Order: sequence, then C-alpha cells, then structure tokens
Amino acid sequence: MSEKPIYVTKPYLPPLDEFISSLEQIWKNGTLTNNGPFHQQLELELCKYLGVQHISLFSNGTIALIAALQSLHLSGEVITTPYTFVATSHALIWSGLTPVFVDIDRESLNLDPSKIEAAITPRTTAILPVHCYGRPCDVDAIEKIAKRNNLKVIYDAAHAFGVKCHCGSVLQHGDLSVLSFHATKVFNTFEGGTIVSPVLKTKQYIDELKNFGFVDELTVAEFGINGKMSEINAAFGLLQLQYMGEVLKKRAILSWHYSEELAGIKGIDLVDSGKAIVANHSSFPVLVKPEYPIKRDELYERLKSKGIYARRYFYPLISNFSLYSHLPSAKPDNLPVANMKADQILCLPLYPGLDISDLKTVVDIVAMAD
Ligand code: T4K
Repeated sequence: MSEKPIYVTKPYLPPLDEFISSLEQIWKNGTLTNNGPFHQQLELELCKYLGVQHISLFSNGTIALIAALQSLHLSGEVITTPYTFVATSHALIWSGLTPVFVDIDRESLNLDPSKIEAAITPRTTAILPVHCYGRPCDVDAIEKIAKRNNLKVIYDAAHAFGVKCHCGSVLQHGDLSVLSFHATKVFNTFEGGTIVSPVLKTKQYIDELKNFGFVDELTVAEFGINGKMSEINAAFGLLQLQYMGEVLKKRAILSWHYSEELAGIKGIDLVDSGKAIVANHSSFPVLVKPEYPIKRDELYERLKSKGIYARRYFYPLISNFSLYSHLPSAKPDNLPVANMKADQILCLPLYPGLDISDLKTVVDIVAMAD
C-alpha cells in the first residue's frame, strides 16, 4: 500500500513566491480581467512557444470548443470520435450540432480517416477529430477528405500542448485547434483553454465571440459568450511556461521508465507517442489485453485498493452514454475498435512530481509482483 494516494495526474506547481509576485503586480495594475497585460503577454508568449500564428485565450477548453464551432457558422452534422472526453461531443450539442461518430484507428486511437467519407451526408459541415493523449491524428488524410468534401476541420487538441508532427506544430492543422489548460493538463492555468487560429481576422472575430459579441463599445454583432481568461489564470500560465522545459523532461523520463519496466509483461500493450516527432507525454495509457491474467477493471480496482488511482480514460465510450446512445452512429456495431479500446485502456499515474519509487510500486502491481 502506497503511503500517500497516487493520482493519475497532479498539476505542476511553480514556486509559490513567484506566483505571489505576479499577484502583487495584478494588485498594482488593478486590472483583473478583460484582456489585461498578463493576458496579452501570455498570448504572445504562447504563440512563440507553440510556433503558431494567433491565439485567443479562454476560461476553459469546453467554452473554447463551443466558440470555435460558432466562429465557423456550422450547422447540421459534425463527424467526430467517440473515444474522447465528453466535452468534445457536448460542445457539439451545446452548438445545436449533431455528432456523427466514426470509429477510431486501432494504432493511432484517433479518428480513422478511411471511415470518414462513408459517414458524410448532405448535412455534414465539419470534422472534429481529437489528438487523443497528444498523439497526432492523420492530419494529411483528414485535410484531403475535408478539401474534397468542402468541410471545415476543428481539432480538439486538448491533450496536444507542444506536440510536433512531421511538419512542425500539430496545432497548425485544420481551420482551428482548441487546447485545454485545465489543472490536469501538461500546461495549466488552473482552468483555461485557447483557440489557435491561422489568420488575424479569425482571431479578432473569436475575441469578439468570447466577449459577448462586442465589436466596440456600442456594437454587439453576435450572440457571444463570456469565455474570457482572468489575469490570475494568465499570470499563472506565464509562470508555468518558464518551467515547461523541466516539466516535459520529467514527463519524458517517467514515460521512458514505465516503457522499460512494463515491456514484456504478457497482456500489457504499451501505447507509444504515435506520429509525434516531439511528444508531450501527457498520459501513460496501456492496453490490458485478454492475455493479461486479470481483467482491466480488476487491475484498476487492485491499484485503487493500494492507493493508486489510475483512470480508464476514455471509458465508458461517449457513444454508450444514454445521452448519445440513441444516435444511429452510436451503435456499437459501427464502432468496434473504439469499443474494444475503451474496454482495455488504463491510464497509469504520470506527472512531473511522481517519484520513481512510486512508479516502481505501480509497475510491481501491474506485473503482479507486489
Ligand atoms: N477535450 C478533451 C479531449 C478533453 O480531455 C477535455 C478535458 C476537454 C476537451 C475540455 O477541456 P476543459 O473544459 O476541461 O478545459 C478531467 C478534466 O477535468 C478535464 O479537463 C479533462 N479533459 C479530462 C480528461 O479529465 P476528471 O473528472 O477526470 O478530473 P478529476 O477531477 O477526477 O482529476 C483527475 C485527477 O487529477 C484526480 O484524481 C486528482 C488530480 N487532480 C485534479 C485536479 C483538478 C489534482 O491533483 N489537482 C487538481 O486540481 O476530468
């Protein structure tokens, strides 16, 4: 039994005294929100760090997804993956759009491009793929399909902070990419999110949408929302950004240790970083296959009984929630790979503050050697 609970993740906390200095500066400035100096600086620094053109900060990733969908004036159906956090499809429902679930690829665990076109109907207006666990989607194949069928592409890049694929930042693909800066993410601002836009005009429009639709003091052009990030969140983000090198290095080292120590355990399949040239090791998912001596849920309970809180992200599959299961595309027959993976996946604890000794405790339990 671990002496202290070990959670699937824990936020990275930069030195408190440095955050207190930022708070003092906010007090001096007297600007608490509405595009204050910390907010403006974080947008600039994130563009540089991530290698993207334009960024609009948001209060969280879900509101950012909803605003991204609104900015593209979508209607009808949007093709998406069921193998993700509920926020992805909830954002579609909040936007009056119908999710159409398409199965995932067994290697990438992301939308399977070869199955997308069969799901397109005259009502389809967009594709909403997810870079699940920060593993890049097949962006080239998706772009070709979108072009051929005149569809927009919004990437849910909630897990993909800092990830690079063959042609640079994975966030440069599609019409828009949306990130989450929730406390459980690689980079966090307590709560927060962002939309990455390729052109300035789009960013400016999105900035209006997140501020109730105000264009200027007297003009409200859209039914916008309040999605603004506060100065406290932005200041925390700026501080966090200074430590990202260290954070990513620790994550990579821990992932390497897990991979070394878990290799060869019968029935445990590792999920590598896929097509990422630069990975962020946002999670450490493993697949618990039928050859493993006990079922995935038994392993989950066994870990829990020893104070280790692994998580079954993403189980249950969204399409199996009663909120979605009535949709024709949600039928398990339509989503065999996603259903299989959701029944096998287990995300093991991974965060910069995880001790190697704790990691070894986790490994011993998985190896049935404890
Ligand atoms: N799209 C995708 C693909 C997403 O994964 C998400 C969010 C979104 C969109 C939406 O973005 P946001 O609107 O959230 O910005 C968590 C997060 O709340 C959620 O942000 C995340 N995905 C999802 C995958 O996981 P829970 O309910 O599993 O989190 P919770 O509270 O159980 O936390 C997990 C563990 O982390 C806890 O056992 C302890 C630890 N923890 C958590 C928090 C919040 C801490 O140590 N400190 C903390 O402050 O949803």
